[in-house]
Amino acid sequence: MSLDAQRVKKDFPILETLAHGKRLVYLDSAATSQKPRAVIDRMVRFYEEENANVHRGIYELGEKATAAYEGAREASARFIGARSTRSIVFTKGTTESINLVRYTWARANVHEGDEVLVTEMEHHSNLIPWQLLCAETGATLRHLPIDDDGKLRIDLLGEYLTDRTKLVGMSLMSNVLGTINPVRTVADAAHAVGARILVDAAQAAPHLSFDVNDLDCDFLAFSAHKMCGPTGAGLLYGREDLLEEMPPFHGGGEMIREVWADHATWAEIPQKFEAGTPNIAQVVGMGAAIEYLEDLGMDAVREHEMQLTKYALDRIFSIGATIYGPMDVHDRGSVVSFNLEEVHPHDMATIVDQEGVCIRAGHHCAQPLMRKLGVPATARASFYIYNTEEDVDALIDALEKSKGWFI
Ligand code: C6P
Repeated sequence: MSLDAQRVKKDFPILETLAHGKRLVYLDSAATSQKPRAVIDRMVRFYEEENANVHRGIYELGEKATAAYEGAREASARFIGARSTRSIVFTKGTTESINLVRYTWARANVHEGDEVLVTEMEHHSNLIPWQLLCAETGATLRHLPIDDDGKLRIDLLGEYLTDRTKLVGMSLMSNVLGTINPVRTVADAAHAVGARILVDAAQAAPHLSFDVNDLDCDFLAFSAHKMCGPTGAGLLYGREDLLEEMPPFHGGGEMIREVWADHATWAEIPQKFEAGTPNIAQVVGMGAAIEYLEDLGMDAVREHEMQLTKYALDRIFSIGATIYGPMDVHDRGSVVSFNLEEVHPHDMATIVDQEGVCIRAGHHCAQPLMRKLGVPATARASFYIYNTEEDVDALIDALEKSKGWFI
């Protein structure tokens, strides 16, 4: 079934508000998406009818809260094709998930003389943790280059993956270029040299249907807030055998089996990695967001975004903008980064804001990629299920105005 974005738009109360007295045109979903009524209502219902701590209360209300929380784990596992809920660790988002792997698996498995491979298009969240790890361990960080179209140089994999590589960290979809990366190809090559692969799916999970078994990844991370869910919730998928052998991340309540004065043993996975009271309502909201997306159908989401992105690329190109990343919508998602020669991206964002249009400008937490592109910053419009061609037209009209300011 195809997606009716005009109808979807009505599910998002914030899209009925105004910005500077104009219709709100929200084109910054890659930073964070808006939330549908179903997710907002689910969180309100949790607080009004089910709120208690989880995995603790031996009373009906506590059981309701635990069922809601664990229901979100089932939805999450289903969404990414994980075979067991034991593989799903709730975190507060992608950044925390990646740091979890850094502090647990990576500290135990990456040593002096080893290598960690990332790509030139990584968000700082999937770069800085590995810089810190390498500084701490004496391992070497390497970067798989991209080509002029913003695609990975897969032809160079053989050169960059060696028997010293212990971990590959790569995004499934770039938050700047929109590039969709061939994770399975890299996973096969990584496994062939005995390395593990961690996938940053922060930009992919809201837009693409994928299965962790098809990707054959060892770890995968994403955040709820970019996919119709609340802030403060996200997950780490980990292969069960890896999670089992990993030391805990945070110490505290709920992650233990038995505690003595001077030592302790750990709970089963995934609880071993969920110390303290989790962000319960947020996780429940994440479950509702997943159900909302499942109802729309991820194939319909992708089809809608491919059509809209094609329209947006054509229109943004037609006003003389430089666009970064692949131009074929089969190779990319719905983030479009661009520059207009005569206008600074920050000025662009400020001026289009006057017309009610929200876009992001800056380095998008990908400074090394900006250097590679030879620019300090770009403007970025990112489209989602509630955006229409009318929204793209509003962006173009507003951008035309911004050009006028500087000519
Ligand atoms: N990118 C953007 O505007 P957190 O903040 O932990 O939810 O997600 C971090 C993150 C990790 N990887 C990728 C590919 C991302 O795009 C992001 C978040 C936002 O592009 C905010 S900087």
